[in-house]
Amino acid sequence: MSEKMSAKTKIALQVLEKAKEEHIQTAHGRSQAMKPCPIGEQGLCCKHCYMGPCRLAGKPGEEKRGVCGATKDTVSARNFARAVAAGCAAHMDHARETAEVFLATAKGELPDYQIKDEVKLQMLADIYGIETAGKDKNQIARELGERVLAEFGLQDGPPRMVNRAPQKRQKLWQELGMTPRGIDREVVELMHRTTIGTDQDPEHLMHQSSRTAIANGWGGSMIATELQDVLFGTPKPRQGQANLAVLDKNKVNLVVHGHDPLLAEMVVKAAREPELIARAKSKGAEGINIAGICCTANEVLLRHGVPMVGSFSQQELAIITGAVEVMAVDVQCLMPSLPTISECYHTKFITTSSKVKIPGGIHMELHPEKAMETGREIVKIAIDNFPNRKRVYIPDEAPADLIAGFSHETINYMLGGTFRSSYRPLNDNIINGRILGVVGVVGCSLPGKEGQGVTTSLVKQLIANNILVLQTGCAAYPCANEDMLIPEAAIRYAGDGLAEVCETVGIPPVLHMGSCVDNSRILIACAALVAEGGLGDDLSDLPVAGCAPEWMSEKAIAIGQYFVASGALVVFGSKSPVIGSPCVNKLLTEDYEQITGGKWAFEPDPDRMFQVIYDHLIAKRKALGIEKEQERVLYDMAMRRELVV
Ligand code: NFS
Repeated sequence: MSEKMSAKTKIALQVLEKAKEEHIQTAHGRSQAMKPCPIGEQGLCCKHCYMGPCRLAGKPGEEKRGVCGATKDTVSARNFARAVAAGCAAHMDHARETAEVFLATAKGELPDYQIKDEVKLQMLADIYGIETAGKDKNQIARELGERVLAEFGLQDGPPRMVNRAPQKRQKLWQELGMTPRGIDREVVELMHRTTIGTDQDPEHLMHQSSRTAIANGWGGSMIATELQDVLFGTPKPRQGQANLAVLDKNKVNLVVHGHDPLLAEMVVKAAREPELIARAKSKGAEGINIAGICCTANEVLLRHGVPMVGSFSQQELAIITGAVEVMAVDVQCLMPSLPTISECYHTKFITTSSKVKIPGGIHMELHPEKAMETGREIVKIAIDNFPNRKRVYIPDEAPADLIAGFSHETINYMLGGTFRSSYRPLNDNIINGRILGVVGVVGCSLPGKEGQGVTTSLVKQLIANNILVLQTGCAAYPCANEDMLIPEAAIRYAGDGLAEVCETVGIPPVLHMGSCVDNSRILIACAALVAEGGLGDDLSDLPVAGCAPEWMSEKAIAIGQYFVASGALVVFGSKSPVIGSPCVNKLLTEDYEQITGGKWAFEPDPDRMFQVIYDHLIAKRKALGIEKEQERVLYDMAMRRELVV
């Protein structure tokens, strides 16, 4: 399906045209040229030893085994489990680095970072049982940092944040033996169990996948989110802008890209220093424009209003505008093509993490003890590169406006006010049927699907049917381009009930909550809905769901698995990655509901994605005894066209 594209969505296509004219290869073209391996696509290619690779193709039901004897069921379950392990490892390793910087900051070893949010520090100290009376913020942070860092090596946990899940959920995990023991331990065990000749039972493998994913969602990712909030501030709603048109013709453009805000925070600060602004002017620029891509963009957008150039799909296009002086990257979701494309323009491509080098890039490693110095150095390189631009094209269209920064704390405050901050109004409006349910629409963006409106079509149908949408990651970007992240979207797109609530509170019907580690904010929001009362006593009772319409990353699978293990329905916009094994597919999409109350669904079509979610929310409402007949808004093509300017 496709819908009429907004002018803002077309901007990326205009830059793609430039790429074509200049013979620059991009992921958009590569994705169209690539024919996915049909065996791998079904989850039936095994490379866990070197006797193969074994390709377990064959007719459905045909018994086919790898050289070692591995069945289709074992192979597809192991492949899925490995994706969970890899995705979790990425978030957890990010969290560890944050914890190390946090602890060193508390010890006074890193003058460029500070303990900023003392309210959240106190809240975390309470969770970790740290006595705070008579101690200053650095003392408290030091004890907290030591405790958090130790959780990565725990052998018999659970990590403390797991206690934030509803009581009933914690008990279920204990009964199932799914409570994580330590953050690193679970990933290591899952890697062990998926090596040749080890764990071969799909349900047993899925069990450890869940335990690992819980250690990520309620452990690693939550640690990253919360400690970043203490270091850089808990996000509050702020205005921002998105798309390639945020690049400024007259200013030095420096793009930060990746996932970790440790360097980006320094770059943002450095770009505001008068000497560096003066240096930019001396080179003929009007100033310095910092902009972001991927989750680093989300981190600095939520805390500083730094504009977002794009999501995963736009990273190459940013350079192809010819207007980016420096692209400075940290970790994850960095296309290997970036240095090659940079060479075709004047862009300096800089890697900054000790964990990432990309052939062709300039490596300037961030050492936290002199973080600001590195930040300044990078800004200087960008400034000095300004006069070297060639073949610049920034579309004239105005960027999309948006509001971002809906942390759990902000939602709590906005709904209940300073003195009585609470989720009560949200629970009441779910119970009285003004809001049907809450759905997280998160995850990646797919090159080649630009402008097809998969994510936006789903989100429009959700909000038109009075379903509040929470967003993180790259999925927020196409919605921003369709003006869904502004309060006016309530009048334009939302059903009457949701619109009324949004107008009363002054929020958009689509709330941008942050980066992908910030999916932990959605877990906390769900736990708050349970704690507020009236909607059952576990996450699996809530009329909620998660969806990643354009997912592509192992991290997305890791996130999906922690929501499933927490009791939610998770819908991914693709064919099932385990479709080659009907047994594993049934385990994930049906049987798992009997185990954790959550399950997977795989559905490439946005209309059917919507239907699966809608039916699920209605079923949950019925089970809670709060079903009220609502007339469903069905979207035909004419209505879709009308929605888009
Ligand atoms: Ni998530 Fe964020 Fe984007 Fe996908 Fe990549 S940036 S961590 S993986 S592509 S949302």
